[in-house]
Amino acid sequence: KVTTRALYTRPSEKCGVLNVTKITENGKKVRKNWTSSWTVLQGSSLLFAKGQGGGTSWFGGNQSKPEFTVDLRGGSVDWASKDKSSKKHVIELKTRQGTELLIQSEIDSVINDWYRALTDTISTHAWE
Ligand code: I3S
Repeated sequence: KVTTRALYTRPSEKCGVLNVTKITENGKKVRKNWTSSWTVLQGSSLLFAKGQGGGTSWFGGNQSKPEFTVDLRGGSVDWASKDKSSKKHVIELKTRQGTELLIQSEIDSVINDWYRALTDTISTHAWE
C-alpha cells in the first residue's frame, strides 16, 4: 500500500546534469568557468563529473571519475542574487571549507528539485 508518507519521502540519492561553476575556492575568489556536469547527490556529498556521461551512469562502468566532491555538512544553500550571475535559476552553494559554487539549470522544475534536495540534505546532516 502506497502511503502519503511514502510519496513525500525523498531519496537520499539524486543525479542529473547541471551547469556548475566555482566562484570561490578555500575562501579565495576564482574565475568563473561554467561547465555542464553530471551531478550526483550521495548522502551528504555532492559529486561532479565532467561531461554528461554518455547516457550511462558512471556508477556502473568505467565512466569518468568525479571531477570534484563537495561536503554539504555545515554548508548553506540559497538562490543566488542577480549580481552573482546573469543566468536564471541559479543556486549558490557555500561549503564550510570556504568553497562557493553556482549551480544552474534552464529548467525550473529541475533546479527547484535540486534546491529542495540540497536544503533537505544540509538540514538532515546539520548536527553531524
Ligand atoms: O560574473 P561574471 O564575471 O560576469 O561572469 C561571467 C564570466 O565568467 C564570463 O566569462 P569570461 O571569463 O570570459 O568573462 C562567462 O562567460 C559568463 O557566463 C559569466 O557570467 P554569468 O552571468 O553567465 O554567470
